[in-house]
Amino acid sequence: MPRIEIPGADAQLEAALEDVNLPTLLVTLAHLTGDDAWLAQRYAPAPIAVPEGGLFPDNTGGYEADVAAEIRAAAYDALRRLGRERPELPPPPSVGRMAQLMAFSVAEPIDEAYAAMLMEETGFVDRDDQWGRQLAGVPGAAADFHVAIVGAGMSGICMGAKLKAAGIAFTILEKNDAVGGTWYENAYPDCGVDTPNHFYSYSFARNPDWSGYFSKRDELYAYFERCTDQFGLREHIRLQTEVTAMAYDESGGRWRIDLRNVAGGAETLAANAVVSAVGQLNRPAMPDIEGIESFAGPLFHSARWRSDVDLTDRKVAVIGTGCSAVQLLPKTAAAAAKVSVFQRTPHWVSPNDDYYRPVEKGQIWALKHIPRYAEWHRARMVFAFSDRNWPAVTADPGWTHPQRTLSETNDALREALTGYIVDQLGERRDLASRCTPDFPVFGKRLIIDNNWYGTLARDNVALVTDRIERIVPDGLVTADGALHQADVIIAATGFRTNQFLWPMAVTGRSGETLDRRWGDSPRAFKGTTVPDYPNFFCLYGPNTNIVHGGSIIYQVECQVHYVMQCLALMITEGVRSMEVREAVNDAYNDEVQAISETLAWGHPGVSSWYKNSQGRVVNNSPFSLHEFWQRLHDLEPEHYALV
Ligand code: N01
Repeated sequence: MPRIEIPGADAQLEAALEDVNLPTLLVTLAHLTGDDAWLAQRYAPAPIAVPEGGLFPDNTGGYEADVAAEIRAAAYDALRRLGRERPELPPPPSVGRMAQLMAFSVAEPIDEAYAAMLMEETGFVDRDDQWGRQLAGVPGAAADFHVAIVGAGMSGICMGAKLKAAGIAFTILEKNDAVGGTWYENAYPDCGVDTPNHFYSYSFARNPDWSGYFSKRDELYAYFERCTDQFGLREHIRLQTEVTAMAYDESGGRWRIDLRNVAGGAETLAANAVVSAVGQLNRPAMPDIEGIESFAGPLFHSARWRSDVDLTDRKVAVIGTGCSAVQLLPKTAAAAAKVSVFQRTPHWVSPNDDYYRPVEKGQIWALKHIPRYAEWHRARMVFAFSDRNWPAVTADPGWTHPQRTLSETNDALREALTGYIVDQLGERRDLASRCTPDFPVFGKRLIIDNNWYGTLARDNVALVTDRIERIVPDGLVTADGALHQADVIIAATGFRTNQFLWPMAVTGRSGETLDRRWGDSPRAFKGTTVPDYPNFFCLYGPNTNIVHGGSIIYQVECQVHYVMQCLALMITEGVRSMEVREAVNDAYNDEVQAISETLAWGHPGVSSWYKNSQGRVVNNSPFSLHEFWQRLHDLEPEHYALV
């Protein structure tokens, strides 16, 4: 084990201790010193509390000033002593110790099954060891194996990083001229993340330098660019290379991949396995409104932002009130002469005091220089922002108001958020009822408030709730016959989310294409594998999206871990074709649907991109994050036909 080093001047450490998260500091010190005096009752933090009206927890520990000062002074002495004496860095905690220290840090019981997940999320346990050892046991077995990854966004980079570490050959095919996927394509004003970055980042590539707790697009995009270099992926990526079709060749046990290359020419590749990393929010959905092509001014989708279109003093129409619209509206309204916001359905919007909070200098210093602090910090973030909302999304079968909410907890949230709308809109009582959703909270992704209501109440903003009937050269005409004049139209209308992999033609073993097999009702085993499509893996596939909290990177890391086990099995056992059994897939999806119907997003009053035309939930995971991790943790080869 290396020795503990605490760099920096005394004043630097002293200043950093003013900014750190104290419960995290205490468990870090207990870990470093092995001394449970750091866990004294006097230092026990307050539980992570959710403030009234919001869902984003207060994460500070809630200490009285004298206790906080005492902790800082004792921590200063202990860290300086450790820095002088330079003992060996203690090994990672046991799972029991992890559970004990986390329970102290968050002031809630933590069982060992949950702690086991946190061990991997912090890197205390190397989750790659599971398949790494298997591959190492058969040296050279991967020599002739090649994987094609479609997409160089967050999922493709994750998959590439693991294949590189495993020494398995791969090529990443990316239609854009840069990596980053959604964080490259979405560049509208104020585009950013709604999960704290210390969780919304790879578990194996923590970044101590996030400038904000919820960073904006440019910083996220730069992070994925950096990861691409850090993991040595550039040489494997072919940019401006779009996959048009793929077909499985049973005789050779390989996929044939047709693509349009950077020169615009047609080309074919072969691969033993294909990993689709195209995401769920990749292909913009333009609204199907009569006369849309007749509009005289610029009309563009939020994910195809036109930075060349100056909105200053223009009349702007924004269609949609989802996450993208909410984020882009305040800056748009500040520039434009007038904005008309076309709302089909109001969404729930939650306050979050930390949304624009910069990460304190001392916090960044501690993440970089206090050994093990970054691991314990991530564990706390994962705990605070993942499954804490799960009880609020599950239906209570005995609940007496099932039309509007799911349970007493869900109802209390509705009350709180409804009160928030009224508070925010103040004198604009006319807007409050039009902004209040009639579906349960968490029926759709809860949107973080960035002054949405304050912006709707501006003099130059009009909320339009009449249906858009048609678009004409100078604006939009609503069902009441009114013409809403516009120089520019922004369609913040979401993505083609039920058509996974569209427009690629993916042909399986029996000659059927995936879009034909699925229609708008995709089903995959664990969101990852599909009968009749051997050696084919979807990341962020059907029923893997999360609504109640957490980070989609977490979900994808669970899937990549599962796919790596499949590939390790194929390579080390000489498996040519690995195909999930139809009955296994059916049973899994029956369970997924049965659970989905009891969750907020399966509520009959919710109409959203999560459901298909028959109301079946096709995008969201029916599991808590912890359960998803458990279900994908260990490959059971008997689920597959192996040839
Ligand atoms: O898209 P959406 P989004 N006429 O589909 C409306 C993630 N994300 O880009 O609600 C009129 O949610 C539609 O109306 P309705 C996040 O997972 C995250 O905003 O269907 N209106 C809706 O209001 C999110 O869920 C972040 O009735 C039409 C809006 O357009 C997902 O991406 C930021 C219409 C579309 O909302 C998608 O979000 C951005 C029509 N013809 C995105 N068609 C953060 O992390 C659609 N609408 C913060």
